Amino acid sequence: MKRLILSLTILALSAAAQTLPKPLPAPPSQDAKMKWFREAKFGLFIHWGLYAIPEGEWKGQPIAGLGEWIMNRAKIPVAEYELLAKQFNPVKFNADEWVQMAQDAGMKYIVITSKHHDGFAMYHSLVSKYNVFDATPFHRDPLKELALACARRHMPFGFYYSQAQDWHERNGAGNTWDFGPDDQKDYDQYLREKAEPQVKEILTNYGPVCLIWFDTPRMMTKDRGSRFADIVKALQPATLIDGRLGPDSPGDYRSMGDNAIPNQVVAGDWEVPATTNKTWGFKKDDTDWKTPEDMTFKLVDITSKGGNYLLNVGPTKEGVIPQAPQDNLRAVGRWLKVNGDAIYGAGPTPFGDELGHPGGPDRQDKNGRTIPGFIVAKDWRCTTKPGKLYFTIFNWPAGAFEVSKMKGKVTKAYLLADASKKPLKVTQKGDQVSVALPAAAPDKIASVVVMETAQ
Ligand code: FHN
Repeated sequence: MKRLILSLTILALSAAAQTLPKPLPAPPSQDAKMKWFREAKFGLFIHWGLYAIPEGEWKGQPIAGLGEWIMNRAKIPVAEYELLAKQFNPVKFNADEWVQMAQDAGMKYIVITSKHHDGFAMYHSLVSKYNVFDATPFHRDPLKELALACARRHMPFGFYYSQAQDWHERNGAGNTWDFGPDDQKDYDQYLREKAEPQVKEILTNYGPVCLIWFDTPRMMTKDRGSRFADIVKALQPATLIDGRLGPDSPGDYRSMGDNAIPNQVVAGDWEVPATTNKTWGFKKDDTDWKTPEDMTFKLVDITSKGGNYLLNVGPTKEGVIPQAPQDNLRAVGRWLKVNGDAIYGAGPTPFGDELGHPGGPDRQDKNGRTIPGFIVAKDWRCTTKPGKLYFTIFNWPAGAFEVSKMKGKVTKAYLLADASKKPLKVTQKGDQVSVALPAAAPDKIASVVVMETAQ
């Protein structure tokens, strides 16, 4: 009997693993819709597509710029680029390993390119044969496998979809080398016949989609944006829309520029998409990996300003996430295991002076706008939860940690790394607080002092 029950349980579990849950119902309010995102703070972005095959090199020449832009940068004709599909066979791809890596890194959502600007669908699309299932020897749907792996592990799963640029299509934006200037294209024909139906597919066949990450909204008018937003609302009302659908389509949260961390606290919901090296799609000669220290600092910094950090990896043509970012992200995950209370669900700093001050050289952004110089201070950051202040200290001071402009009374202080919450000595004079610290920081990356407060 026991045996039978055990076999039935295993059967039920494996059946559950093979089916996707149903999309979530409409959330009762915008706050309810944003809840998981505000809690999550840290997500994994994955840029994976045919561009992983050339690895940043075309006909023996290194091509400058982002790996996933190689078709555009090298002005590769569609007829030539398409041939890459015949070589795409990432036999080392293992969806569970990718999701496990994200979990080890302490990441709380995953967003993957379902179609990037090259127009190639990385899922089994019935709208266009130019997709990973029909056009490659791989003949699998890696996004279905990932959706299932995420469902098994309760990991929110979302899609990047390049709604405007599609270099494979005569009427998509961006491919001027095969198809001529964008302003002479029948852009709505492309939107209606490819982009909109594909967005319907990814919202229909992959279970609950936590968010859709639209990008580079060229030629997106209010009406065009609304058409996508309406599709999302009709098919999965709980799915968030990022901030890059269109200039007149605000989405559910703001997307900052790539790797662009604001200098100050920003109100509302927002996210910084960022790279772990300098490219999004894999490039064999880009090994300029961000260190665990740097990524941890940025995660805490962004959280203390009110945002989320969506950090990218670019898997190889074999389907493997490069080892260096895996190792570095897992180190961030180890830090989060001890110090995650300071991040997940935490709000921004009530202080602000610790973030830095104006100064240093001005710089130009990619649109030629002048960005005034700002000197980022890196000693500590503060994140908050009701009745608690989390001070993540990167530069461990000798003797005591001092804060001014404290509102309310500090009733207790302890190290987050100390499970026993042994109180640290607190001295408060008005809004000046001093907390006695042990000589050595508990963590070499950063250590968190929690202060409990009463008004
Ligand atoms: O052009 C894309 C780029 O390839 C990449 O996908 C990034 C991610 O934020 N978005 C665009 C540039 O901002």
